[in-house]
Order: sequence, then C-alpha cells, then structure tokens
Amino acid sequence: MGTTQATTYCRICEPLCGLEATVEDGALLQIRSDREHPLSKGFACPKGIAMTEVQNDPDRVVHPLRRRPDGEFERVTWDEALTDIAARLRRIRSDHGGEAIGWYFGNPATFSYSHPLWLNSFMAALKSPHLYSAGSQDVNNRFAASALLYGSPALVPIPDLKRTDLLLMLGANPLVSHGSIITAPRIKEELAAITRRGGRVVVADPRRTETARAHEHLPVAPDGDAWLLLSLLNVIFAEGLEDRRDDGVRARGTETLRRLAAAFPPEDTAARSGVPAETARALARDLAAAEHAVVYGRTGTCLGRYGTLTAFLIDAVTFVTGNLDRPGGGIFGAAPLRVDEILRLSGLATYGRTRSRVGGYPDVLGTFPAGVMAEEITTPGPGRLRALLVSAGNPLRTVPGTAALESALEELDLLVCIDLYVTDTGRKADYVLPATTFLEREDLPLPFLQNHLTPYVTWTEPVVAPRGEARQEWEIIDELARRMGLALGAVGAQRLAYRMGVRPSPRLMVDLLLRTGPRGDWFGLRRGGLSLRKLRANPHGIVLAEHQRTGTLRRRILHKDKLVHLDPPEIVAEIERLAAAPEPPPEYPLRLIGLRELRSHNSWMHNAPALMRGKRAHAARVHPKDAAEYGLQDGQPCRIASEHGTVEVPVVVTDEMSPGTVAVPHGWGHEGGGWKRANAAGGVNVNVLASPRADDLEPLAGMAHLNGVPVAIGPAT
Ligand SMILES: Nc1nc2c(c(=O)[nH]1)N[C@H]1C(S)=C(S)[C@@H](COP(=O)(O)OP(=O)(O)OC[C@H]3O[C@@H](n4cnc5c(=O)[nH]c(N)nc54)[C@H](O)[C@@H]3O)O[C@H]1N2
Ligand SMILES: Nc1nc2c(c(=O)[nH]1)N[C@H]1C(S)=C(S)[C@@H](COP(=O)(O)OP(=O)(O)OC[C@H]3O[C@@H](n4cnc5c(=O)[nH]c(N)nc54)[C@H](O)[C@@H]3O)O[C@H]1N2
Ligand code: SF4
Ligand SMILES: [Mo]
Repeated sequence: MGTTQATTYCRICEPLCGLEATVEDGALLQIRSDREHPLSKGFACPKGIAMTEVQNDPDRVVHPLRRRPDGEFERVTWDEALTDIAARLRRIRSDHGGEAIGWYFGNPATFSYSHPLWLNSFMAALKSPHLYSAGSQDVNNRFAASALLYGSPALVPIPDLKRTDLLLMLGANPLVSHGSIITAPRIKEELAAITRRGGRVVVADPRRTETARAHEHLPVAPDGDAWLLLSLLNVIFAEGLEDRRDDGVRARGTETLRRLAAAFPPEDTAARSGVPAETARALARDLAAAEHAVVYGRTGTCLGRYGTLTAFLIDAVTFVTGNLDRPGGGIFGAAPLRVDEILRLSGLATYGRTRSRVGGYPDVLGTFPAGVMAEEITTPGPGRLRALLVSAGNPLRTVPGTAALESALEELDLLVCIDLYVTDTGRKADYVLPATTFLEREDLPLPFLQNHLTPYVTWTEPVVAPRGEARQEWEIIDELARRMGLALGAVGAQRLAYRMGVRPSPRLMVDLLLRTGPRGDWFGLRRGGLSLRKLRANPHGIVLAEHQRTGTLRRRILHKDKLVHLDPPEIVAEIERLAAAPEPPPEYPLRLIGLRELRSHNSWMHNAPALMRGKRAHAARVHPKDAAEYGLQDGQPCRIASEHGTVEVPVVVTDEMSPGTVAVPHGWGHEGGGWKRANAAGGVNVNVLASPRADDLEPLAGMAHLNGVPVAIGPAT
C-alpha cells in the first residue's frame, strides 16, 4: 500500500488546527501540523501531535467488550453485544417506558457532526428526558444567558480579537486552553496583536496564569466575577458613561439593570470580587471610553455559584458600552449552514422547555445537569433512570460528586460506554463498545462554524480505516435503533426518510444543508456556491470572509420584540440571591479552583507517552503565605478537604496563586479498566471534593460548582 499523506483537522479542542497525517500500509505513522491551513498556518500543539499515540495505543478498545461477573472484560461480537443491549433496552422500555433510558455524552461528541445528531434522534424517539452532557460542567450557563438575553441559546457572542482595543477576559487561559467558545487558531498571536497595536488585554483570574503573565493580570477572588461586573455597570451608569448611539441593536430593561447595579458600588463589592474599588472604577471608565472593547468569560466564570448571572453580566457590560454586535466587540458569527435555524426547527434550541424530575432544573439545549444523574438513578418513582449509555465521556472523573455517582451507577440495570478506552467510567459498564477516533471518521465542524473568528469552513474524510472493529457512533446508534424498532429523526426530513424506509447518512444530510445554506450552490443555481464536493476539493478548508458580519443581531434575536432583554426576572432573582450570599463556612477557609495543563486534555490523554514524559505528576498549587500558615512544604503531599471529600496530593508552592486559593487540575487519579499508563500516572480525582447533591447546582443552568469550592488544607497525614 505504501506511504500516503492526508490533510485533516484536529478535533481535540476548539481551534481545530490543520493536520497532515502520514499513513503507511493503512496505519497512521505520524501527525504534523498543516502549513497550508489558512488559519492555523502550521501550528499544532503537543496534544494534536500525540493523537498518533492514541490512535495506535495498544490499550485502545478495538472490539466490543462485555463485563463478566468477575469484573474482567471479554471480547464479544458486535452482533452479540447489540442483540443483548437492544433486548435489555426493549425490556426496560416496555416495563418502565422510554423515559427510563438515559444518555450522557461527553466533550469529544461535540467535535463530531454526526454523533450528536444521531443520539438526539435516538433520545427523541424514546421520548426520554434523561439526556446529560459535559455541558453542565462547562458552558450551559452561557447558553442559558443567551436564551434570556436574546431568546435563543444558540446566539453566543465571540470576542472580535482582530479589531478590539480592550479585551477584559475573565476566567479563561487561552495560552493553555487555546480558546473556547471561540475558534481562533494561533489565538496567542491574536492576543499579542491587540497589545502590539496599542490595545490592552486584562486577564481577571485568581491565578497569574500563562495568559495573565503575557498580558495585564487582574487578580480576582474565586466566584467574585458577578460582583465585579455589577460594580462595573454601577460605575458606567452612575457616571453616565453608557453608549448613547442609537444605530445599533436595542434593549429593554436598562432602567431595571441600572437600579439593580446601583446597589453594587465598587467600594462595597471589593471584598467579594477581590478587586480594589479604584481598579474597578478605572476599568469601567476604560471599557466605556475604548473605541472597541469587549468582555469575554470562560470556564472560570461558568463553574461557580452564579454562572448564568455572570455570563449575562458579561454581555450586559459589552452592550451598555456600545460594543455588542459591533466590530471589535462581542460579535455573532454565522455558519454557512443554517445552524441556528436547524436547531430551532428541530426543536433542539430550547431552554427551560422542560424541568428535571430531580431538582427541577430547566433543560439547556434539551439536556439536564449531569449533577442530577446520580439522584435520578437512586430516586424511585415514575421516570426513574434505569439504563444509561455514555458516549465520549468519563463522568466518573468529570462530574461533581464522584463517590455518589459511582455508587448510583451500580444500581443501573444497564450501563453501556462507547469510547476509545475502558475508562474509569467504562470499568463499571456492562458493555464497552469501540468508537472510531476522529482520524477514522469524516467530519464537518458543525457547532463551531459560527464561533470562528475568521469565517471558515472545512470538511475532512477519514485519514485511516477504523482499527479492529471500531465503529462511528451514528452507525452504532442506527443499528441499536433498528434492533429496538425505533424510527430515528431529530430533524423532520430525517424522520420522514426513516418512515419511508430510507436511512439517510449524515453525509447526505450535510450536503443538502450546505447546498441550501446561505452560501450554498443551490444545486448549480449559484455558481461557486458551497457543496460537499466543493469542500472536498479544498482539503485545507475555505476562508469565507475576513471578518464575521456585525449588525445582524436584531434580525437574529428570537424575542418577539427584537430587543435584548436586560431585565429577565430570573436574573433579577439571581442578583437578589447574590446580594444575600452567605459568607463561606469558616471551617473551610480556602477556595479550590481548576487548572488546565498543556499536555492534559480533561481526563483522556494521560495514556499517551509523549504527553507524560518528564515525570509529569499531579499537584496542587498554593501561595507561599498559605503554605507557611498551614504547614506545607513544596513537593510534600498535602491534604485537601471539603465538606464532601478529601484528597492527598503533592503541593507546588508558588506566588502565581492568589492567597487563599488552591488550584488542582481535574481529570487525574485514574483507575480505568484499560489505560495502564494513565492509571500508573497517579494523582487524585479532584471531583470527589465537589458537591454530589442535586440541589446544590446553579439554579438557572444546573452548573456544577467546581470553581471556588470551600476547602481546608494541611500536611498529609
Ligand atoms: N473539576 C473540574 N471538572 C471538570 C472541569 C473543570 O474545569 N474542573 N471541566 C469540565 C469540562 S469543561 C469538560 S468539557 C468536561 C469533560 O468531561 P467528559 O467529556 O465527561 O470527559 P473527557 O475527559 O473529556 O472524556 C472524553 C472521553 O471520550 C473518549 N473519546 C475521545 N474521542 C472520542 C470519540 O471520537 N468518540 C468516542 N466515543 N469517545 C471518544 C475519551 O477516551 C474519553 O474517555 O470535564 C468537566 N469537568
Ligand atoms: N491543554 C488543554 N486545553 C484544553 C483543555 C484541556 O483540558 N487541556 N480543555 C478544553 C475544554 S473542554 C475547555 S471547556 C476549554 C476551557 O478553556 P478555558 O476556560 O480558557 O480554560 P481554563 O484553563 O480552564 O481557564 C479557566 C481559568 O479560570 C480561572 N478561574 C477559576 N475560578 C475563577 C473565578 O471564579 N473567576 C475567574 N475570573 N477566574 C477563575 C482559572 O484559574 C483558569 O485560569 O479548554 C479546552 N482546551
Ligand atoms: S490546539 Fe492542539 S489539541 Fe487543540 S486543536 Fe490545535 S492541535 Fe488539536
Ligand atoms: Mo469543556
């Protein structure tokens, strides 16, 4: 067969960097960055390069596995696995209804265009509300805030880095994460360019991160962002600094917001936000005065107690300073496919249409918070969750309250994991089904198209054949549905096709959507328009324009009055809850936050040798003052206790931390059934410290409380 080269793109994180794969005799030999990719231009990070080692990992699951009573896994055929799983699901469905069957999909699922579509169809066909995802540990608050502000959870602004003069970035570390809810390969350079042209990047973070070091660091208290943002609004309103141009999108409720913000002068919020009053005042004035300014927040602002409120306030500051939907501000990207339209028509763009049985949380894009899963399994009554499918996720390392979830999973009648490995979660499963890697499947970056800083579209074919018997998720779901007698169809056309006995492939659907989209070729009616064929002829992708269009928000808002809503009652209630927030318990005087590392990716890349070189070890970071006060020494094990659990992990003493704050990366402490190197890497699972309680989630989006967790520290015993 010889050696061939194939162009593709990385689907580990959001920049979607271009990759070149070398394939020898049908197997992946090497991955390099794609120099001809118009946006990543030869950049790829160590994780993307190390994907070769995941692809070829001897520990990978490449055949269906069934767990034996002794806990060991044995190889079975696809037919045996699917026949038994379908029969058990059918039985559960006839005894308890489709609502007894649930699905948790993890982060990598969203990087596949076909996987989410098919699993949504599957769950819709079952009429089951038990859909969970990594979103409640990540970004659902952002979607909820957009639903409240714009009437659509899918309208999420991205910071226009290429044209802004002042970026206030809260709780994000793009020099390590490479950017999230924005697709901008080479984001480090985009940020550097802001300062190079005389602008500023202010990084609000309790830790002096890699990004903060490269720019202006504004130390903040964990979970203090809502206080800070309200005080910025306070100053802007009190000093009459609002933007008064009337040519842009308009809002309702400004007076209510002004009244609410009046109670949060910077002098009063400083103790909670960690930002001195004078600094907050100056920042508010600078944001108002800048020609182009934007506020952007990511996971550091999502995983606290007030995630939806914080996301709402982020856009509110961008709006009142006249920067929403304007160049250099918060802009709303568009995809060359009608993504928001598709979501809306297929009934997937929901917020609060239904409520969870346990906890009563509103759905976000049809999903409930993963933090209620454990109690949904253990709480008797109609709608009790009895069977769970997990695809591309490892909830026993990523969802809060691991111990409770782990014992709840034992109570299930059936647990099936679709993954690349027998993970920490997979080890508990009745079946582990082998999924293809992204290198083994075709793709289009569907949910990320509208997040591109530079409008762009690409398509990739698989670069290698699936190893062993690995299958794509949509194929597995399709086959399972067939054996269960379910007609899939999240999108109307798909449902119709199924009824007529046609099983449309995702490829066919995407070609249709591309060709009939805003830039489509309309089957030849528009010359040079997009089609799958055109994308296939351009393997490095196609840049569609220099910038995303602005001035489109009014048309896209789904509130009937076409106004931005600055006074939703949910937000008014959250501000009242914030104002009444109790002081944290004195027994747990420190705050635990997360930390992402360049060579880790959530919980799933610790088995790649290239990423684990140099005796990498898990550690907690604390400030020298705290180390001295609590008797900790650099390199020595320390004990971290919360109300919910305890871990012991070596400590790194560093003044990059704010005093009173402890940072511990998540996704370590493996005890998977397959990945030996990951297991041997040691470390601890920090999510045992997070609350397992279903009533302990953020009320508006069910966000897990993973940042700002009250903890106590001391030497390990
Ligand atoms: N304490 C704390 N917890 C956190 C966070 C935090 O900051 N702090 N961050 C949260 C965030 S933002 C996220 S996104 C979540 C992630 O949470 P999860 O998505 O639950 O977990 P991952 O570690 O991303 O695991 C992904 C799994 O998918 C598998 N996989 C990879 N590619 C594929 C594929 O193509 N198909 C299939 N079927 N499987 C695949 C991997 O082997 C791995 O087992 O963690 C959250 N948890
Ligand atoms: N190398 C690598 N890259 C990744 C990932 C990975 O695991 N490894 N994960 C990917 C995923 S799934 C996601 S969602 C993105 C996340 O992308 P980012 O959100 O940019 O990544 P984080 O490094 O988690 O940045 C969060 C920052 O918030 C800070 N922080 C914590 N609490 C608070 C707070 O209360 N207020 C403020 N203002 N800051 C706070 C933390 O110190 C941290 O620096 O990264 C993606 N990219
Ligand atoms: S930054 Fe790294 S992991 Fe993320 S898309 Fe690019 S190469 Fe892949
Ligand atoms: Mo994430």
